[in-house]
Amino acid sequence: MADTSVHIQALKKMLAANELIVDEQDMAAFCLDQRRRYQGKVWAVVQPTSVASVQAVVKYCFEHAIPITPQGGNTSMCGGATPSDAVAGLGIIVSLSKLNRVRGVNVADNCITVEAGRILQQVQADAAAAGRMFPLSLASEGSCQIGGNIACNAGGVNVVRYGPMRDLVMGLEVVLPNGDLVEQLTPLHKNTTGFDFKQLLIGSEGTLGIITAATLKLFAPVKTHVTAWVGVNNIEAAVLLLQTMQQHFAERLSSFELISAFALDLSSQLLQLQQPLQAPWHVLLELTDSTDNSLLQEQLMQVLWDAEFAEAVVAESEQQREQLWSLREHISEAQRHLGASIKHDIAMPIGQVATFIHQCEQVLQAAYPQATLVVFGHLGDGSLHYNVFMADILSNEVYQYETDINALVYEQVFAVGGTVAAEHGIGQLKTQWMPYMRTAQELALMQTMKQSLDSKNLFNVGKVLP
Ligand code: FAD
Ligand code: 2HG
Ligand code: ZN
Repeated sequence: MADTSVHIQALKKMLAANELIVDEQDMAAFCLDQRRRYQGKVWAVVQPTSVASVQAVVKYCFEHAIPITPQGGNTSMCGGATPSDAVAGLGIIVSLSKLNRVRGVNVADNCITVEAGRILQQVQADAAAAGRMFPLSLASEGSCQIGGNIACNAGGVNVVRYGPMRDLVMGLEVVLPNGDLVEQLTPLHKNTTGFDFKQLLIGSEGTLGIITAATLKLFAPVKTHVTAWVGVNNIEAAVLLLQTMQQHFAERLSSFELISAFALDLSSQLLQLQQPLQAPWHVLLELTDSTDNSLLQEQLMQVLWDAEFAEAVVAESEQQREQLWSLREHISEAQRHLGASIKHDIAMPIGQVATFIHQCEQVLQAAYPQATLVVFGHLGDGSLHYNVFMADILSNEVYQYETDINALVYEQVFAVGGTVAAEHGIGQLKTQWMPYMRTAQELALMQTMKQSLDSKNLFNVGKVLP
């Protein structure tokens, strides 16, 4: 590794002691992703406590051509927050964890301004304390950060009603790769003054700058939840159920999650919880209302009955509701006990999900009879987690099959007009698939934007762009 002692001395001068980590052991957790798949190497981790510190560090790195990996809660599923081999230990991580204050709540405009390192669950609580609701909800909400959610355009379980992060951001504050600050933390609901810079940053996965703060939309708090677990025989029935729910309950349908019987086996075993019912496929759906609506549960039961969805459990208490959600939210953790998997975070038109599941399973089983599938996801917005495990292979050796299996799975995804990255992003896992998803013109345009904002190519090198 190049001699970095001069840079370390320079960073020590511009930062407080609690903003700089250079000890190998202390840096280790920042360099390893949560799947334990990507191991990066850096010579410093910076944890700025102010925007001024972020700017000072980024300016210094720009002058000295030092690569930067922005990092939030480090929960990325695709190695997005771990320095790639392309920077070969030459760069630093800028972790936003200590830039985590609430800047203010604006009740009149229904928005909150928070710094990027604030944990999602805290923002949900901040909104609740102000008598409002922030709807983004993911199983990693206890550790992921708002900046990371924005950088990945996170989705989760409430997209069917509230949209992904892209729909929830009103304004951003960003430190550009040359250290300049772009401030646009606006509560304006309308503002058609030229290009919408924030939308470019949302989903840019740390390749165009560091998000330091955001103004986020808030909503009326939910007063009524009705949560049901419905067993269905096949995907076609699940899609029909979705249509039935949308027809009867419109925007009150907040979540519509699909879970395979095997995925449920895994989470119920992990949690030692009884399964709500037995079926080949399961749907966890939730209706919400911002008024006290004592009729909603009965209406749901009637609609399920009329549409002949007889296999159903409707939560009778908050505790039961939490148990149903827990079974869903622990699938990701539970499947780790099967070993490493080849993950596919895909989305497709909802009307094509059944075709995809049938065809992909056939193709995979023919080529790899030992493959085990863990399938679940956010059917309400057409996204699926389609994870492939290989029986008897409990370690990273499974990745030797990844290129072949990805080719098989993604061919089926493309055949139904789908995408290889629904909500987790591209990171360093899926860069080679970008040319299959975006035209040459689009990729060239992305390179032009990257070049104009990050002229020295220092930000999250080896991510997103092929
Ligand atoms: P990190 O992992 O730290 O970073 C992610 C990317 O954002 C990296 O490219 C990084 O460089 C960049 N970045 C981070 N902070 C900033 C910043 N301030 N400025 C610029 N760039 C930045 N995702 C979903 O969408 N839906 C789910 O339902 C979901 N469920 C999950 C469940 C589990 C158990 C786990 C482990 C993950 C899940 N994820 C899900 C994936 C992940 O949690 C999300 O992508 C999350 O939004 C990442 O946030 P983070 O703060 O951890 O970001
Ligand atoms: C979820 O919806 C996450 O639980 C995790 O997006 C998906 O583990 C996965 O593949
Ligand atoms: Zn998900």
